Amino acid sequence: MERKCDEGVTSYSILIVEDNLLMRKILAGHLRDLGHTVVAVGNGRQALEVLESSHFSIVITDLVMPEMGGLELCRTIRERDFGGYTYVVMLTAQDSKDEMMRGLEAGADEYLVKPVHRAELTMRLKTADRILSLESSLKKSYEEIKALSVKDPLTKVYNRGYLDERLVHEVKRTFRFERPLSLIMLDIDHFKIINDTYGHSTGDQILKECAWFMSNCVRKEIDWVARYGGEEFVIVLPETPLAGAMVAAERSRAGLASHVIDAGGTELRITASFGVTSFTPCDQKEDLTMAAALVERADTCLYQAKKEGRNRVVSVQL
Ligand code: GH3
Ligand code: MG
Ligand code: MG
Ligand code: MG
Repeated sequence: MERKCDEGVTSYSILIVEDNLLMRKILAGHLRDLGHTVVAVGNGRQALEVLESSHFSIVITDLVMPEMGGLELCRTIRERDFGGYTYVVMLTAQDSKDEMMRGLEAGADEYLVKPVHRAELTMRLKTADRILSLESSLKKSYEEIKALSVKDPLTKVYNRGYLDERLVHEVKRTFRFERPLSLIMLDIDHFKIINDTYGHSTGDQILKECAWFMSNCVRKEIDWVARYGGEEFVIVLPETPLAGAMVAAERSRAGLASHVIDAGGTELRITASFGVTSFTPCDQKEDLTMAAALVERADTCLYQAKKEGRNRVVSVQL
């Protein structure tokens, strides 16, 4: 999709659906000359088979064909998701307003009168390119917005909303596969003093560093970190029993305590207190309140760790 043709149009994968062999060859020749990649089949049923396995941004289809005609093909493309928008051009007989109307009604984006005029084909593909480029940039923006909406803007780890939603999914998985699930909650010790002594922007920098540090202390692609509140973070460890989560928490605690943070020329050290809890279902009915129970229990352990003197890990099995 990145390559540009001579006409300044993106090079697309185009599927031709036409039962007339000569027509198919001429059209494929024109499209290849314009720099596109072409696959040609003889009817709608064959087209659907090809669309199942490969993505085509543009389909140019005849209307009347054996087994499955262009109208049914077009309606099926609109009903199903073939991985991104498919721009459909319907081939119609000369002077047939009726065919053109039926094609557009079935969901075609554009029509092209047979025999296909080369210059007209080039113009139709420019229109297709405009629509497909627009669709692709909208999709990209949507994905960027979606990715941003689950992250905490300051620390770039997941936000509280995402934690609440995803934890329920993790609990569902835990019940389905009867696998353990652990949760660590940590809170930076005496953070208020850091803010009061060095200012809020240094405080912010420390929060970022702490989030980054925690993300690097856990298994990539499996465990995940979320900002629970001001200077509190949650680490979710799927497929992990309590003993494993305690090792991870202790490693994070010790690592953070010995990590030197460069806060604009000032070298700072911080510590945090950790609460760890774990849950493994056995022959139990699915209970989604377990998500909130895990957070609550980790919070209770964290409170205990603070009470016992901070910079330590306290755990409990649920
Ligand atoms: P403890 O060891 O008991 O946890 O003491 P603490 O001082 O860390 O706890 P406390 O809850 O009293 O203070 C938390 C502080 O975190 C107060 C609040 O201003 C600060 N804080 C919360 N969110 C942010 C933030 O986004 N940026 C900065 N710089 N500070 C924040
Ligand atoms: Mg035909
Ligand atoms: Mg604190
Ligand atoms: Mg706190």
